[in-house]
Amino acid sequence: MLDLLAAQKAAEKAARAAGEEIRRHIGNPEQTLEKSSPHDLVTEVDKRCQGIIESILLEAYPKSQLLGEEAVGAGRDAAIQAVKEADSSFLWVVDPIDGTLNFIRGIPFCTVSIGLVYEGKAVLGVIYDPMRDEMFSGIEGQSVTLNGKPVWVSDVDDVFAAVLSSGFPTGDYRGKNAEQIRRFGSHARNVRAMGSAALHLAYVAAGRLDAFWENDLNAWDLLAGAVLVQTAGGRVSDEDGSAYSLSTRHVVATNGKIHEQILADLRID
Ligand code: 2AM
Ligand code: CA
Repeated sequence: MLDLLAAQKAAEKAARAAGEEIRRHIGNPEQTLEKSSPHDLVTEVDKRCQGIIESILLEAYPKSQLLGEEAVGAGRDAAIQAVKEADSSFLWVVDPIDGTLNFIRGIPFCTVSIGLVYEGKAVLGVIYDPMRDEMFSGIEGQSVTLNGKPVWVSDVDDVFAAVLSSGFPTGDYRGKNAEQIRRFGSHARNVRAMGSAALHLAYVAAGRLDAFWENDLNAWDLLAGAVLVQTAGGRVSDEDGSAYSLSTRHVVATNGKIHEQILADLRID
């Protein structure tokens, strides 16, 4: 039986260590490369942060494995294949910098996202915002804390009063996303897009946002945040309403109360 509290401590330690590197280099990232498209970037710091996280977690848990963005080839197909091939018996799912474009441009919305799948189940999520020193952390079935204090999803029960959030990952889905935002324009309180899926998910878990959706995300953008939202009392699903899994890409995460309304409004046939 895995000691989840100890695993959570190790994940938080790894997230803080990578966060230190992010704080040191934000806005000044050394070399920047394009990955799958001009919208998809990586820096030396992303790779270094993944190395830092990997060495802490694999040293503490030699039998675990790590699925990290920077060890997977560029593009959607490689990401889907990596999830298919991953051994989910004891798997860390890691995005060393979520919000790389923000990191490059010095916009202070980037996070470290570390989730854990144990015996096939998503059990632990840690999302660290190094710029505000905010640690969102949760164990499935227990609680979510923000810097040690318990947090919950909001109780907003109508889209009219809701603050929604979304993101624009790559060229392929921008038209669809624009149409979805247009639909909410007339009735949601407002929409935010901060450029880090993990940050949005952490904010849904903490009740700062009421919902988040995005098209075509990868497993490492979502896993830790999905654990946090579900544990804080919210709901995470695919856009078709099916339950969240490691292979979910079109994600909808809400406080639960407005989930069906959001699913209906997002539907584009
Ligand atoms: P990243 O910064 O780790 O790349 C922004 O809308 C969100 O989309 C971020 O979480 C960002 O993660 C993610 N993202 C950026 N490029 C992507 C891509 N090619 N495929 C999937 N997600 C991507
Ligand atoms: Ca990343």
